[in-house]
Amino acid sequence: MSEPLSDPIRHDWSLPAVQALFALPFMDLILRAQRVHRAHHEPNTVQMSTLLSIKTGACPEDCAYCPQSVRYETGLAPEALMEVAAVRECAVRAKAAGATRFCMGAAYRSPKARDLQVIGHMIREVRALGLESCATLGMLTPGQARELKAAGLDYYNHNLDTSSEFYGEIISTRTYQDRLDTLQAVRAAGLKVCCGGILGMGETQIDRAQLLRTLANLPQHPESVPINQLVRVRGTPLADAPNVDPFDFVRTIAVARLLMPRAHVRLSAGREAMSDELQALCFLAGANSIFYGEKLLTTGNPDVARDRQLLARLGLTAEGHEARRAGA
Ligand code: SAM
Ligand code: DTB
Ligand code: SF4
Repeated sequence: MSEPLSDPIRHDWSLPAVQALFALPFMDLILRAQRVHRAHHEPNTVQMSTLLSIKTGACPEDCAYCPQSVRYETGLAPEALMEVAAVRECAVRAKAAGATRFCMGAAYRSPKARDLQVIGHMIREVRALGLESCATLGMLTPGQARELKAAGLDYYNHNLDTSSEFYGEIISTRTYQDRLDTLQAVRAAGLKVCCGGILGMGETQIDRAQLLRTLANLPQHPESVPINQLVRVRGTPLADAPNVDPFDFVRTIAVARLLMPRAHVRLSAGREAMSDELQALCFLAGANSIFYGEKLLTTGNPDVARDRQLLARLGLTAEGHEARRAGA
């Protein structure tokens, strides 16, 4: 799609410029985001990714939002790395339900060599089904990123989660720079980048602006930008974090759309707690991707029937299934 002169792809956003977008009257911001959205994407189309936790819990990291950290009593039963055949079966079901991408998540600080070999087999099976593959396995060395690329991996998910300033309040076991280094390794290996953050951890709007600014000022924009609303899990330090103002959530989606016009912006975790109307506003603001299927990694997500109904009520079509809808 053509690139209008009014919204070139930029990598030099200043904090005041991003804050000025957040400060726009809501209607003006949404209209601008919708215009940019339509200049770069098929309108009325949503990309659908299904998640699977291939290795669950007992993670040594201390991410304050996460039910899988070994440090918090969340009642989650840890599970070892799944068998390749079992992962394939889940991918078959995800494809039959209408997903086009299958994302495998593992509760690692970073994967071990033996794990990566097995995960390589999983990636091959997923791709053989005609699905795009995505993995999120923690920090990677440049060599590990190349190994995943060689196995056929399409996307790597690694979130910055929040601003560099607020990051230390949420995670102490790794640094923001560690995250950036992995993103660079992923890019250098030729993988597509899926990178976003979480809202609702007690961050300010400046933190949200800084997160989006950091993403937009990367040498290349991520192809996929997941915007998660914190799923508050009992036992984690953020179990009682304050609600996010829904309009601020929508504003963040809109600013992500304006800063990264070509990216797929994913309305990610937290949809189970959102009304259909709020989700519709997020799509209007430029979200064009969702996690699809009853479960995220360890927590709930709207079921397939509810999502199908929502898309149908809004006249939205699953990306990759447009021809089917048109009767072709
Ligand atoms: N262990 C790997 C890592 O952290 O990079 C991969 C899996 S980790 C669960 C993937 C992402 O899920 C995190 O970066 C975070 O953004 C998101 N996440 C985890 N727990 C969440 C929660 N309770 N609510 C919203 N997002 C969450
Ligand atoms: C992302 O940004 N969100 C997903 C995915 N990437 C890996 C994970 C959400 C996890 C929500 C909490 C859970 O289900 O454990
Ligand atoms: Fe571990 Fe990832 Fe959860 Fe952090 S977000 S505790 S690294 S599984």
